[in-house]
Amino acid sequence: MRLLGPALQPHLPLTAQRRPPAPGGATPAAFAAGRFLSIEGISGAGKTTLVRRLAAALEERGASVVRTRDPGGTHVGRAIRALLLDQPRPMCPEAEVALFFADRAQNLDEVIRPALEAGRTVIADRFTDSTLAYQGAGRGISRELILAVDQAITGGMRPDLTLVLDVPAEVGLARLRRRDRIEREEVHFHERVRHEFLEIASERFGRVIVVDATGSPDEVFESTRDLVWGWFR
Ligand code: Z5A
Repeated sequence: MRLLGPALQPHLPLTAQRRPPAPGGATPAAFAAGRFLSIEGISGAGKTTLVRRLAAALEERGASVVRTRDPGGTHVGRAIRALLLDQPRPMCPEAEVALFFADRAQNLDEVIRPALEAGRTVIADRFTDSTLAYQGAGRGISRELILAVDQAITGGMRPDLTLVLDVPAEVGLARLRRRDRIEREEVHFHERVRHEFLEIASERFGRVIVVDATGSPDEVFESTRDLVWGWFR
């Protein structure tokens, strides 16, 4: 497994203190409270699979974990998700930006902020980096516009740590059993998205770490576990 990250980070994290990863294999006795982790990548990269496994592993070690996803982490969010992904009509890119941030606002208000304030660990299946990658690089919306909306809605909030699961677009798409409205875009769209995630990681040195996700689910989990232990300790 290849880890292509880390380095320095740009945005203010929600939580103030961060520590470097512990040496491999460490099993922390206690976890720092109120940490926010997101898992990113193109469709079929294995995000949901990894979120499930990391959450279970952290819970086994005593962390109180809240899993969420973007879009669709709340009741309102599930309605927004259906509008975004399950209806066949074209949608203009600006409407996509507005709806993804509407979903995120609700998720922050209802799930993420309360959990972090209660000292719990939040693991999110996607967050704002997805909007930069999909609506930015994918749809051609300017980064300035996305960041302006982001500032207004989230205050520029970012996770403490983001893992980008990296696979070629063909590999990710081949793993899907069915495709939603955005997944039905051509392979070049998904390659642009993939490259934007890699670009974000190179800019957001330290917060965003790229993980080779072409291996088996076990290999991907094992290559991220120690990193996450160290981070959340
Ligand atoms: N979107 C957007 O445009 N803008 C935004 O701001 C946000 C999202 C937040 C829904 O996202 C769509 O919304 C998505 C991006 C867009 N559309 N596209 N394209 P989502 O997160 O709900 O869904 P997704 O990421 O597109 O798809 P997914 O199927 O949930 O992918 P995944 O979570 O990365 O993979 P998975 O569910 O863990 O696994 C998929 C299959 O692969 C499954 O059968 C697994 O058993 C298998 N799998 C998983 N890992 C492996 C490995 N390592 N090897 C082999 N097979 C594996």
